[in-house]
Amino acid sequence: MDIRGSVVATGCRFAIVVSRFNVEITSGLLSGARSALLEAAVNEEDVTVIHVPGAFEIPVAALHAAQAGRFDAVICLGCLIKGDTMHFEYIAEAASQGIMNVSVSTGVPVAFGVLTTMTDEQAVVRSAPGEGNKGREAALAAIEMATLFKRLGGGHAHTGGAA
Ligand code: INI
Repeated sequence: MDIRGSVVATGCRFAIVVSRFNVEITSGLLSGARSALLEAAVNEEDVTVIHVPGAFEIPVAALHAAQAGRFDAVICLGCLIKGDTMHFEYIAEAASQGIMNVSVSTGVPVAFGVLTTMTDEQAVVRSAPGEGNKGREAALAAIEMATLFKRLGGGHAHTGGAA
């Protein structure tokens, strides 16, 4: 038996955690994610957007959302652009590991839509409207995983852990 997710996610609830740092980029990621959710027939009232200062703050906000038991998936959006110091490396590592830890420790799908680019131009391309938008890509992964886990059963979302 094969079990797959769906491209239609009506009834699923999503949290989007988005950081303000490089907001001209993260707002493009947020638009891409929102559009993908609406295209998947997700109800607007089932999308909660949580704003945080920077990528470093994303994991703890994602943990709150995942532990709330109200969401079928969490979508994390942020933008790190490499500078002249080690700052980028530390925050990128913390954000990516932190986000993965939230997903594995809570069992809630958490999609990684945090850009880690070498240049401003790379970030602009990846946050522009269209297929290459990484917020959209993260939302599509969240839709697939949320609907997959609904089909698998034994859910956690909405119920705080009860099957
Ligand atoms: N946060 C980002 O999201 N992107 C960056 O490129 C960035 N840089 O370059 O510093 C950044 N820093 C802020 C960081 O995420 C925290 O908000 C801050 O350290 C406070 O905890």
